Amino acid sequence: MLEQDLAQAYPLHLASLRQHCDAALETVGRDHLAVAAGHPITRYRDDLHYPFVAHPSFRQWLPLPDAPGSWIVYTPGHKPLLIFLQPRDYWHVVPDEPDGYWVEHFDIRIIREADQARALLPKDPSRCAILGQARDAIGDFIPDPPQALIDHLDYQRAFKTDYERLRMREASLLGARGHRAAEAAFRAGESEFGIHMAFQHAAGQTESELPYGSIIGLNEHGAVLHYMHFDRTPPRQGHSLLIDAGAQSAGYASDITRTYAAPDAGDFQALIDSMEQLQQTLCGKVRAGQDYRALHLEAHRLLAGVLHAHGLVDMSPQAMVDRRVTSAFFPHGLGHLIGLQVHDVGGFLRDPQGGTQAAPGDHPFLRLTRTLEAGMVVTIEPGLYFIDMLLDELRQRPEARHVAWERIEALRGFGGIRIEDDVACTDGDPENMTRDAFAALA
Ligand SMILES: [Mn+2]
Repeated sequence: MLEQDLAQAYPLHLASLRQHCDAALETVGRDHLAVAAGHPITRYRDDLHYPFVAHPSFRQWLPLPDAPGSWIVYTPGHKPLLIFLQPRDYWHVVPDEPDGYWVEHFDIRIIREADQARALLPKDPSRCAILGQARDAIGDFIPDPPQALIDHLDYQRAFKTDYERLRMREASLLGARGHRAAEAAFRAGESEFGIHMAFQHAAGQTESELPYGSIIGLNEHGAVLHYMHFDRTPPRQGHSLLIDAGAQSAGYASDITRTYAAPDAGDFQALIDSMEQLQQTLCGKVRAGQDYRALHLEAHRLLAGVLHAHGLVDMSPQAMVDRRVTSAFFPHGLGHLIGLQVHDVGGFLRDPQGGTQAAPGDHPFLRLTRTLEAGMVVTIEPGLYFIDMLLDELRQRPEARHVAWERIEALRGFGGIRIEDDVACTDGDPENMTRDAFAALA
């Protein structure tokens, strides 16, 4: 079923990608685009490699995330060439013969050694733009690709084709499966490590296949934004779980965060419920014409309302935002573009020519400043955390007298809350890929 849909959507995806590459090459006056999949990187003084992931620009052409040493060569007006490295090797599993709905769209040449690619690449490097880490394979043949070409392609990458949205729905489905299992493991009293294993098992992906390292924090660990440690033993009591974990489909990512509380976590559960409502309000605003910077600021205003309603800060919501009180509880951006990379490229680009727009001055961590348009997929991930360092700073400020410190003290052990969905902007209502995926499992 999915395979059939992919086969149907792929030709248009390829046509759209070719169009963008035609325009980008014309901008910089080059005749060919060569995209390296890349090579496994060796550990220092070791014969072991770090996990290999093909360069995102390569994965955009083909559903081959595991094809080290391979290349795409594209010349406008011609069928793209796939230089496919299939070594003779009895140590490793070598890549299969190319197979599937995409094969007919490529002129495929198989090579047995990585450096054989050089003979098949365009003869005159000065007429060629090359993407990807290629020096390892073909030496100093390679000039750096012009920035104008990168900007053009990065800008366009924000707009997903139907094929890409199918991939991302699949990634969301796998991620949602993992999350269901993770929640069950939390309820059963598992350790962070146990929850991690439950997620991976249900998502069906190895750790190096995941689009990013999972964040799985029990209790106060939920307050560490990039908590990547996995306690092997469960805490005496699991009060809360913050899990930020996604899956991938042929290199397209999902990025999903959920926060759960134990049944006796009354006040904290009420906060989760309010954040859930706030997050859904923001997801509903993923519409064409919406300035994402304004949406980030709207998240702060809504969060101020939550802090006020729950008796945590006694200030007017607007004053709370203006005096940067909300930033002490929500110190990261509302979200980012997502696709071939979890934090996808081009978040600051105003136009395909490389013009940028910065994040608002008080909000330097916001990674997306574009105005939303149909075709973009973004995350919406507001948070509310009890982070010692930021609370200590707030305690030193005049606004501290409006903060209910004893209430905060009682909540500190729960860590924090983040709820994150991947939402596609359309011509009409937003498509919440994450909610749809969870609903499909029900
Ligand atoms: Mn995210």
